[in-house]
Amino acid sequence: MYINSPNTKIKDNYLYSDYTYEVTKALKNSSTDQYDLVSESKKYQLRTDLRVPRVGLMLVGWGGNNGSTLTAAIIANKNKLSWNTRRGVQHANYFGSLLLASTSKIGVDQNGEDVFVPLSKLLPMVEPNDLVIGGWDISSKNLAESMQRAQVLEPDLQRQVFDEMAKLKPLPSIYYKDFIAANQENRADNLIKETNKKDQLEIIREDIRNFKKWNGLDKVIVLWTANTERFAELIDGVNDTSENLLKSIESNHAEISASSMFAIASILENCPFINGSPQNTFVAGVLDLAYKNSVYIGGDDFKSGQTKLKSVLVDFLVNAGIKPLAITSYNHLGNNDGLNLNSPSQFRSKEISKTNVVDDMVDSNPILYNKGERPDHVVVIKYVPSVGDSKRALDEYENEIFMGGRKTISIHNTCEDSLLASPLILDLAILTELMTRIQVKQQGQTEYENFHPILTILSYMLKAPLSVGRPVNSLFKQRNAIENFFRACIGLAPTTDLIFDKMLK
Ligand code: NAI
Ligand code: DG6
Repeated sequence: MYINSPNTKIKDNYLYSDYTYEVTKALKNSSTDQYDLVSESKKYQLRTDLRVPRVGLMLVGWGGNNGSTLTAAIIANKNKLSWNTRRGVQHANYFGSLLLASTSKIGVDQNGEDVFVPLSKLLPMVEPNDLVIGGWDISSKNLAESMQRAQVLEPDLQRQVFDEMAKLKPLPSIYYKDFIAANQENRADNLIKETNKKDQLEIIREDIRNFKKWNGLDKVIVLWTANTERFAELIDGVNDTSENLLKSIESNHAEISASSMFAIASILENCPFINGSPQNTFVAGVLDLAYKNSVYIGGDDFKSGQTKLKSVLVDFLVNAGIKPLAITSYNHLGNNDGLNLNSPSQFRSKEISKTNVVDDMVDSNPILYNKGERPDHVVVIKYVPSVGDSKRALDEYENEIFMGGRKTISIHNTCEDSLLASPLILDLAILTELMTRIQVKQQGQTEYENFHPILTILSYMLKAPLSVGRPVNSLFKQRNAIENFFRACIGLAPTTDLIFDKMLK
């Protein structure tokens, strides 16, 4: 272990920590119209398996911009590559990864100076360079060709990783035309031959088992980074329970999406599944299956650029007592994601996930907003081929300030979309794997248990967090949840920014 914490004990490869969860209940007293505050504390013991396993990450949509960029980046990091750019020599890194490139304050040194360590060093986690990457794509291109098609990485880097990437070829996948845009059809030349869903499910499950066996892996995580699908219809008797869902697969029902098929296969193989796109992969039947099999799931839709900033800016505004009246978000991009989103029903999935992201912040401030009131929120996405992966996100925030004044903030954000999304895939995989090694026991219980199958803790990386209870979208709250959970596992109290010592005489 990197950290030696006095409040923990290590025994037989497990790290044990005692944790007290403190909650203040604020109960409205109807007769006095006051809040009665009641402190509640529950005692838990957390147990972390310190043995880091050999982990495989199977990407659905491996040959896409995210999949090929991430794979090349891992090869570059593993081989400590450097490459020439017009700005000089660039070295491989994991910038943009919360776990790998950000730090956490763990205390103060002898001189009272803050001490920071990488978040990834608070607990033993899988090294990104040790992840074994594989997966499926409906496009038959090998990963070197996919990387070239993506036009994301510098040519000198592409040249150096080309041969290794060329050896990697996605497994054939399932293609349900009706779920992704019609403009994707000419990519679909790498398909599982079987046409009924029952057989297709078996093949995907077998792919996962083989990948695990052939690579000598202890665990596999499956992550959807394939095209955004339209929403699946929610139909009673079809996808509402796990039993009905499995029956619908048997009867080859048309309304079971490809992403749900991959989620079901992963859950049945006892592998965590994460959805990086906005569609409703997790219909009620899939959620039910995850509960019944006690397999971790997480989603939806990577929170990479525009939304990440939105979940900071609106938090700041609302907490500063400033009222956002209108948020107008334009995007234009020219990669294959943009082409797919050019189609109305796929755009609709993205529109939903991009617009629901400020609700919790708005609802937290009844001084600014009446119950149920929302700022105007418009999201536009346009396909402009010539900008490629370099997405432009233009946002205007119209806000009401003191005495009816207005404050307009305008933001222009340009960058390679896939270079923002790829590190998030690593964070999602590494954090999910870690969660499979941590168990909890409430005081008085005898057995340790897994956590809830929905990994709410992944919210930081996701635009429309699949959550237990109401989603939290505020980025810093999401970050605090991760940091404080890690601290709990190593026997530390939650972070506090109360500068109490500096307030004393
Ligand atoms: P992409 O279009 O370059 O890659 C998607 C890949 O999925 C393609 O290679 C396609 O052939 C493949 N595919 C489609 N259906 C498939 C299926 N049924 N089975 C296997 N493969 C299939 O897209 P990109 O840029 O890599 O993004 C991937 C997903 O992540 C999209 O849904 C996008 O909306 C989402 N996303 C991307 C973000 C980013 O910043 N790049 C951020 C947030 C979400
Ligand atoms: C158009 O916005 C394309 C989308 O796929 C986004 O690039 C992606 O969802 C990232 O969105 P955001 O809001 O996190 O930057």
